[in-house]
Amino acid sequence: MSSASIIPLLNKWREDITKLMKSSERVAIIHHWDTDGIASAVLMSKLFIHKSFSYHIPRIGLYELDAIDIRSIRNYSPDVIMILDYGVGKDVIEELRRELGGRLIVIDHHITNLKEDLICNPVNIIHNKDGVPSTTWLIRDIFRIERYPTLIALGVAGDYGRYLEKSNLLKIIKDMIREKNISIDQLIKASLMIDACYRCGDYNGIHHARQILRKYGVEKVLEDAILKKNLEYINEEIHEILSEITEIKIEGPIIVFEVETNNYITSYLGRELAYKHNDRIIVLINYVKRLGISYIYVRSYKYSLNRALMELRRKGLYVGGKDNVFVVTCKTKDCEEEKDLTLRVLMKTLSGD
Ligand SMILES: [Mn+2]
Repeated sequence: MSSASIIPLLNKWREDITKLMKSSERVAIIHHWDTDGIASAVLMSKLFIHKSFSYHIPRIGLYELDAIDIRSIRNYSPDVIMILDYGVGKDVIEELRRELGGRLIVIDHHITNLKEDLICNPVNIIHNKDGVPSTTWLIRDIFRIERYPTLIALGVAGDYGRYLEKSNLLKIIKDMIREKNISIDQLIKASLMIDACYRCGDYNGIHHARQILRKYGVEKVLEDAILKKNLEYINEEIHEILSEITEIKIEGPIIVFEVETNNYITSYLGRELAYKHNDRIIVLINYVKRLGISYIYVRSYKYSLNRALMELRRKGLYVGGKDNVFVVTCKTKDCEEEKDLTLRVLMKTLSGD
């Protein structure tokens, strides 16, 4: 991402955030429930070590105002609110501002429609094929951090999964974790242990993971009994599903799967399927019983999905994502209409119309 044109932007964000933080004491952080979101929250708290922080996790699986516990944030009476890696759009940010007033900082690498001061998201401004690998990476670039390399690398491992081993970032990440004597496998394992918490709906586990990471670092995450147990539990279902899942349809480069799961393992399954079918676009329709939500997960390591994402958003679907992955959320079990529309739009945007 270090293309020259973005440097003035990063500088401005750094100056603006630093200035705002100088006049703030209490900071409420709303962070994504996944590894990158957690690592980003830890990173920001370390950068501004003398401030007071409270941490808020949105309702797992949802990206909307209702997912955010406004009351608990208001009770904390923060001087500034930071939203990290959460991928929400303009309407949510505006509603949040209306509800809570005050000052808002957003740092994110998801594709959103946000463009204004203190919305630090280069993805919306500069369209780079490789995007920004993680929010921790973006924080590193904004604040020119040379410390906390393992924490920054963890965010990338969280968002890449084992695809990291094939990515062109591998060498850089390896260098970053060398000083702590951690291997790539261990880094990925740590991110899976942390992500197991949101996958099984363990909010306390998410807070716990963040505290371990903040106090002791990645090494202790790997040894943590609660996180180990969560990962074991999640792995059981993952292995069961992956051993029996078969496609329900193949259309051009698109391959479609459909499955019901107890846990929110959509992104893991989707990544595995995309990894296995890496010359295609995989579409995974996953009803998650725990959440009562159906997801249409689309990922490709070959095709850019940006246009399809934008088009589906324009057509009113609830879509979040990045260049090589997006997810349509359906708050009901049935998602036939959304499924048909997604497949149609994918075919259309691929054919280049
Ligand atoms: Mn992320």
